[in-house]
Amino acid sequence: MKTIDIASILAQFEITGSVIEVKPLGNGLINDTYRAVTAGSDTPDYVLQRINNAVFKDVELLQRNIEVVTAHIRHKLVASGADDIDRKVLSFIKSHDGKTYYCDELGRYWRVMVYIPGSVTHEAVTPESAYTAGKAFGDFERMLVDVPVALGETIPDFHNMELRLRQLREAVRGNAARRLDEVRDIVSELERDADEMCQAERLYREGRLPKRICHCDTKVNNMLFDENGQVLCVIDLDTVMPSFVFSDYGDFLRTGANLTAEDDPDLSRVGFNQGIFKSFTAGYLELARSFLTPLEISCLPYAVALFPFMQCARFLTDYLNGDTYYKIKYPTHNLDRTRNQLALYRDVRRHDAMMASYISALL
Ligand code: GN1
Ligand code: MG
Repeated sequence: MKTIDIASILAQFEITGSVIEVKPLGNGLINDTYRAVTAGSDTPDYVLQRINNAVFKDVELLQRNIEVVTAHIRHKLVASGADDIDRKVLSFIKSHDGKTYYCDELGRYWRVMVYIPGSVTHEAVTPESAYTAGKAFGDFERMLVDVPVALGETIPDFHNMELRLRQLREAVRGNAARRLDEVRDIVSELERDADEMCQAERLYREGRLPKRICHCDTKVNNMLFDENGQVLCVIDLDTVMPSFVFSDYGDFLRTGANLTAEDDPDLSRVGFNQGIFKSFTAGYLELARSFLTPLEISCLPYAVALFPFMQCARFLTDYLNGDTYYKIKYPTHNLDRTRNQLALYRDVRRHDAMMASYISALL
């Protein structure tokens, strides 16, 4: 994207200051993100994002969710007397038509946020930062238990394992990229545990499991930390929607407790980091035990396994379909991601008993 285009997009928003530099920001696999640096220190920098509307088909609903959630969190922070609130919740800049997004003449959707000064993202956590992250996500869900309006699903059935398996089976049948032969063993391994991994949907149908407002993309790099390693806030709010709490708890550990990156092709480096599991779980339950049901708590070890399993199925589906969903850097990128997540899933399953006993000891 040329700087000149970016400047004309930014001009559609009520920003102050003059932009002197635009640079790519972050490692998201879905949206495109830029940081717009402004001259001088009395105007903020901005984050400009192109919302991927092939993935998020209803941008208006998505932005309405985000507006409701950020206003609710801001309100709670004010009520609790928190300091430094502008660094603890995202602020969106309105377009000249008073909306929090802008659709350009090519049909591309954009939004602008204030860049939070002094914030950094990390691709990995330490036991200390995992504990803080656990508290941050527990707090995020806790603050949202009483959101006064119903939020929509920005991607319908986003973390529905039954749907993800149907999509995988369709991709297997279609074999669009002619890659099925090299992944048959992975498909069978996923099929072997498929029923067990769909227990959340069954419990929901039986009326035993609630949906709550969750973040649904709690990757480590979707939170901002300050200079001292404390969590400032949770970002990437496109997927905030009703889901099982397993989404936030399990998806964080999928990246946070993997001993390596989710796309590391060297499987000898993949593994489940028990120390991170323990500190994240301790932080999360400290805040979330006030609202979680006993069934939700007893399913937490299942959640830890579910997310590498689901992500493995999603990466594999995309590989079979010919890489139409996730950004890739080389042709077998989705295959490397698939194998990595499968290796993590296997290692998590070796820790089922440890996880259950650690959680009961905490309570
Ligand atoms: C995507 O946008 P990003 O990179 O934070 C994806 C997540 C996956 C993740 C895998 C909307 O997240 O669900 O877990 O990649 N987001 C969407 O790294 O599909
Ligand atoms: Mg992200």
